[in-house]
Amino acid sequence: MQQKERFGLTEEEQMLRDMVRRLAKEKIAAGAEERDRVGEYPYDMLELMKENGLMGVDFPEKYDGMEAGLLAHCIVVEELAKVDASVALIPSCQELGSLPIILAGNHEQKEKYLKPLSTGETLAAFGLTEAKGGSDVAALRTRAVRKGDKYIINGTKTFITNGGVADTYSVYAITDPDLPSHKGASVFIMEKGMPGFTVGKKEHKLGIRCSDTRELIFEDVEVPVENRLGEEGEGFHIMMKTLDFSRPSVAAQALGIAAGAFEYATQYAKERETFGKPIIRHQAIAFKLADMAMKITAARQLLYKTCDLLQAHVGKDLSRVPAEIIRHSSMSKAFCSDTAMATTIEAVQVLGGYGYISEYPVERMMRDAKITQIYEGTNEIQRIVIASTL
Ligand code: COS
Repeated sequence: MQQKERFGLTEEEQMLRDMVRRLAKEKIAAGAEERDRVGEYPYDMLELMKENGLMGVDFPEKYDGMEAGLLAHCIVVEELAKVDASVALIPSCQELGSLPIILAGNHEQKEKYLKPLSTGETLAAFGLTEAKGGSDVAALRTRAVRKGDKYIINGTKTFITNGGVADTYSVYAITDPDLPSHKGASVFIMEKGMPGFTVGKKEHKLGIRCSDTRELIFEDVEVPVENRLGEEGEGFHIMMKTLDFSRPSVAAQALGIAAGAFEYATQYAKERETFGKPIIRHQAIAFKLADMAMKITAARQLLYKTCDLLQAHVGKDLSRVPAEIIRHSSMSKAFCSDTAMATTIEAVQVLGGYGYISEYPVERMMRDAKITQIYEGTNEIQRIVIASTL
């Protein structure tokens, strides 16, 4: 039995957390403001992730991953997000884009695509959302028509993280429009450079500004049948399961943003003086910090419990994901991201005018926090999912 800390980390997980915390402090924090201002994909940070083995923490060992578990991945994402949520998105998006292959790929697909994804040699993207919406998955319209041993894919995907930098894409498309989408959709592994596959312009965003978000455009793209994940018609379920396993990673990113803003605001409140004492001694500020501390601690416990539940399900029959798992995944995503938003708004308030300028990190953290309430299912969708499992 491995020794556990009081909140449940094994020795290995604690060592990983401390290593990433050091890395974040020494090599990532200082450049965060500049990366946010420039808004270009941070290839130097990708190299740093690869050098430190952080791209495939939760990927199977058999396919060159570390297989340290979902909680270990979330710890990595949290520690990175404490200083830069965009850098945290590098391993987080790798996990999201690769999960359909991990969950539904066969041995050949994993050998070919998962191995280089595990090490970060290639980058992944998750192609689900379309311009008409991402919340109502059953209404998506990208079409795949089978012709012999190929599928011909037409359609457009929107708001795809890593859109312009990825090599391997998991793409959702309708294969039988006569069936309800829950039974008539499939997922395909697509590669950068396939004829007819182009990407649109880069989106300019409020936060996570150095991540690369684009449209994917498919015009008669020929995809070999062997690139289909699972059986034809399993696409909806593959994507739902992927989201069950990937939402904790967004929760971890949100938790990291919240914790980073809280730590900064607390330190500031101890040093900044008004009316003859540090502002942390004024009840108005002290109560804000107390509320942040409560929410962050609760959010972390919920996330860790969710990871444990999901981990216990790895390798089991995924055709029936238990309601408790689906519910916890959505609860941790919604709770951690609502915590990130509330905490960062208050952190800006604690810093007053300084909180509003880019020399101090909390305004960036407030902008970065917002997306965590929106992507991988809006928090309104999470509440629908939670309620549906009660
Ligand atoms: N995990 C596993 N299975 C799930 C599931 C989940 N989270 N959610 C639904 N399913 C299964 C259901 O069990 C049902 O299975 P059967 O066909 O065997 O009965 C099937 O999928 C259809 O479920 P449901 O009727 O609830 O489907 P809806 O079309 O009503 O979908 C939601 C509802 C909201 C759950 C779905 O559209 C969704 O998750 N939307 C958000 C998508 C998202 O996160 N987009 C962001 C893009 S990624 S950045």
